[in-house]
Amino acid sequence: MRHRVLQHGRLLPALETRLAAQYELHPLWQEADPQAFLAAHGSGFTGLATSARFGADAALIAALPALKVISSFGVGLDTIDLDAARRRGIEVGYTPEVLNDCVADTAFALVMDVARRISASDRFVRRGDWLKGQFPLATKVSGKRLGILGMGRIGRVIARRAAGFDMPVRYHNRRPLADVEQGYAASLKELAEWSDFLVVASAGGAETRGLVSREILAALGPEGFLVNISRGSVVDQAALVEALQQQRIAGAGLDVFEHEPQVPEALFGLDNVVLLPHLASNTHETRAAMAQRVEDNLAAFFGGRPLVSAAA
Ligand code: 8YV
Repeated sequence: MRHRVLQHGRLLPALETRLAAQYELHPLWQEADPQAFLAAHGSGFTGLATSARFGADAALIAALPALKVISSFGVGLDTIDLDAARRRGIEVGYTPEVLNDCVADTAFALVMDVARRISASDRFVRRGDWLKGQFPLATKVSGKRLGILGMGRIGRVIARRAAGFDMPVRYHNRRPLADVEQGYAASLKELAEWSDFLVVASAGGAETRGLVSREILAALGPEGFLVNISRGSVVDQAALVEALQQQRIAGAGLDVFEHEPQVPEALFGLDNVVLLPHLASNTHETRAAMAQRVEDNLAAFFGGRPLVSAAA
């Protein structure tokens, strides 16, 4: 008998095909009335394949009374109700580590882009403005101070990238980390004051909501740049929009937003912000590795083995 796995939201087509070959996979996203479908058939599924984008909230978990395992495509766990899963003894798999390089690369692409104004200068050339004059000067990156909010797996890779640019690095976390050599800032405000570039690499969710507040942006100041490759929820987005409009910070490089795929239109006309469509892990190589991990976590669970990557 094949295990019944519910699929919440689209996954990579190749992953969908592979899962469908191994399990009785049902795409919930194809149901016209998902609630009615869950009420009628929810008790038939032991597995849930989802992603950091679509997650698994308490209502979905409750609608699947036989659920034993969740396998999520992504490192972020903020859309998964881990407490609800834990209470039911449901195992949760996700895809840490395999995306560290690409997310750190994207953080650095944003650092370079917003400081050196790469995207803005590309628009300048395409508009034909080069024929009329020189592009204005930008800000040097190498040797500048880089602050990291959230020195986790991805934060550490960003710190390694920074070493190649001769950038001193400090970080802020809930507490200092014994195995990290870079300096610890006791508060985010202190880190923001010190930083030329403040890179947000913390997890999303309730604990980090709004950490980068109006006060923190003020501490970063008119010469400081903000880069966010974590979650839009970590930053007070309304305060950020205002700070960019009034040039109270030098600029921002953003891969994530509060209500994706909605991006505040007030940012569209600003050249001091680089806007990416949450693409940090979107490379063929990394997406293939993430898909493999989703598959491996399910296979481990149904094979009676520990998950390859289990959410704590
Ligand atoms: C994904 C991510 O783009 O892994 C994560 O947590 O945010 C990204 O890698 C996306 O969330 C996949 O659904």
